[in-house]
Order: sequence, then structure tokens, then C-alpha cells
Amino acid sequence: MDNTQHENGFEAKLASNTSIEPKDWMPENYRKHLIRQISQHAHSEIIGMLPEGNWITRAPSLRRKMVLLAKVQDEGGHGLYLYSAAETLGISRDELLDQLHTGKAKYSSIFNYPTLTWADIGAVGWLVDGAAIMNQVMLQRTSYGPYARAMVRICKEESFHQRQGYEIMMVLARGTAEQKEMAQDALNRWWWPSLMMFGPPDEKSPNTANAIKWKIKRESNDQLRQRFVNQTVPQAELIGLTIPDKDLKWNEEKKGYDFGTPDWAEFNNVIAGNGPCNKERLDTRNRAHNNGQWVRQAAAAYAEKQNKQVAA
Ligand code: BYC
Repeated sequence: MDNTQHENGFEAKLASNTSIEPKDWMPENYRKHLIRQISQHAHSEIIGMLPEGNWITRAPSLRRKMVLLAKVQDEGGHGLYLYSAAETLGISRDELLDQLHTGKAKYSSIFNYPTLTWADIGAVGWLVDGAAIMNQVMLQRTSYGPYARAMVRICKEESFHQRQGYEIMMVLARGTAEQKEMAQDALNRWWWPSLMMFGPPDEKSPNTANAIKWKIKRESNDQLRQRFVNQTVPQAELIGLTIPDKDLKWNEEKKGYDFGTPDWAEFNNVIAGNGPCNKERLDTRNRAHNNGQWVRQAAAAYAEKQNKQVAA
């Protein structure tokens, strides 16, 4: 087949919503776009373990500790599915991790903010996992098969994470005045960074046009951000917390909320590597990777021995 036939076949699959699979022909830029997005997503899961892992030893009860431990473990699993999905596009795990460890690859801006109090764990589950699900539900229908399939399980687990976070916030908001204040303070600090998770406004998003054309993203950054606000405001009201946005107002005509503009200068600064915790996160991740060297060597030696025994 020549290139035009390949391209026609690819376009026909997209048009009929038939997933693109690893051995199918695909345009080089589609492959690169996916490696970028899936690997950033995988890195976000792995780095996302750090702000929460920070609270495992300080969770206020055994139940909370067990739940948080399971959640953090889930994020590790999500990272593994996503790295595997990225590997099907012809890049190795080592290369992907190297891009993360050297600061070449991005991961979600949200994980460069500190988790200062226990209420932050509630806010992360409620808002950060809530925003992640909002984005990931559409990714279950993304055009690349291995990515779409990984998202199905990830979404199921994320919805449990979101509920555990909301439950923490609910308990705090109904607790003592100090506990309620702690929940409000966490909401104040996490609200705007959560809105930034959806990426820059559509007119400043260089990757959206291709992503929509190739059915990688099914909705734009602004559409998803709007849906997240519409969903989250009533949840805050239900537990008596206030969204820290003086411009927030129901708009009957659009059947959604009008809301303020995130501080995009802050967002650009964070994704350029200068957020409050960027350096700490990368240092911790690099240290963990280096400390795990002996485990990888032992596993490789064991696998080699097993292979020799099978061959003999
Ligand atoms: N942080 O053209 P745009 C999770 C970058 S949740 C950092 O709109 P795109 C978890 C973007 O990469 C989080 N960088 O890009 C939850 C691009 O730079 P490059 C993970 C960002 O790809 C709880 C530039 O800005 N979820 O894992 O069309 C616990 C221009 O942006 C961000 C995903 O990754 C950001 N927030 O849209 C634990 C979902 N936003 O690459 C873990 C999959 C934008 O050109 N990803 N940038 O240098 C996506 O859906 C899309 O990649 C995005 C951005 C919506 C994030």
C-alpha cells in the first residue's frame, strides 16, 4: 500500500470510530502526539503519589490510613497501565522515565502544590480526582485502543477516589469550627489550581486542534472546565463550603456557571518548572528511582535465570 492508501485507511477508521491499534498504520505526528499525552499522563499518576503519600503516616485513623494507602497504590497502577500503553507506540519505559527524571517531560501542574493539612487530602480527592475523571471519561473513547482501554479501569478507580475525598471534606465541614475552617482553607488553595488542570484556554491551546481532529480528545479544555465547575459548585454548597471566586454566578441562559479567570501566569510558571514544589517532587522521584536500582537489577537477573532454565 502507498502512503495515500494508508492515510485513507486511517481516516476511515477514525470516521467510523474504529480504534487505532498498535500494529495499524498511523501518521507519525499522531504517534508523537499520543506518546506526549500518554506519557505526561503516566508521569502525573506517578508524581501524583507524592503529595498524598506524604500523609499516609499522619492519617487521623486506621481506616483513613488504609483507604489512603489503597488510593496511592491505585495511582501507581494507573501509571503502569499508561506506561505500557505508551510503550505500544514504540518508545521504551527507560526512555520515558529518563524524560521525567531529567525534567524534559511535563506532568500535571497540580502536583506541584503542597499538601499542608489533612483537609488537603480531602480536597485533592474531591477536586483533583474529580477534575481528572471529568477529563478521563472522554478518554475512554479516545481513538487509540490501548489508551482507551487503560482509561476504563482508571475511571472506575478514580470515581472511588473522588468520593473518598468528598467524604473527608463532608466530615470536616460538619465537624468543629476549626475543622470546617481547615476544609474551607484547603478548598481556597486547591480550587484555582484544579481549574488549571484542564490546560490553557482553547484559543491558547496549541495541541487541541489536532487532538480533536484525530479524536484523541473528544472535548476541549474549556468545555471540560465548564462542566467541572457546573458539577462541583453544588457539591460545595451541599456541605456548606464557599467556592473562592467572586465572579461565580449561575447563568440561566447557558444553564451553567459564569466564573473567574484562573491566573494563567501562575500556570505558565508552574509548568515551566518554577511552582512551589517542582524541585522537591523531581528530587524525591529521582531518589526513589535510584534507590530502586537494586530491585530492578535483581528482577532482571531472576528473569534471565528463568529464561535460561526454560531454554535448557
Ligand atoms: N499541567 O495544547 P494544550 C492524574 C501543557 S490527573 C502541565 O492544551 P493538550 C491524577 C501541555 O502538555 C492529571 N502541563 O495540551 C489525579 C502542552 O505542553 P506540550 C493527568 C499542562 O495535551 C489524581 C501545553 O501545556 N491527566 O493523573 O491538548 C491523583 C499546551 O496545552 C497542563 C492527564 O494527563 C497541566 N495541567 O491538553 C493522581 C489527562 N495543561 O506537551 C493522579 C490526559 C496543559 O505541548 N491529558 N499542559 O509541551 C490531557 O487530557 C491533555 O494532555 C491536557 C492538556 C488536558 C492535560
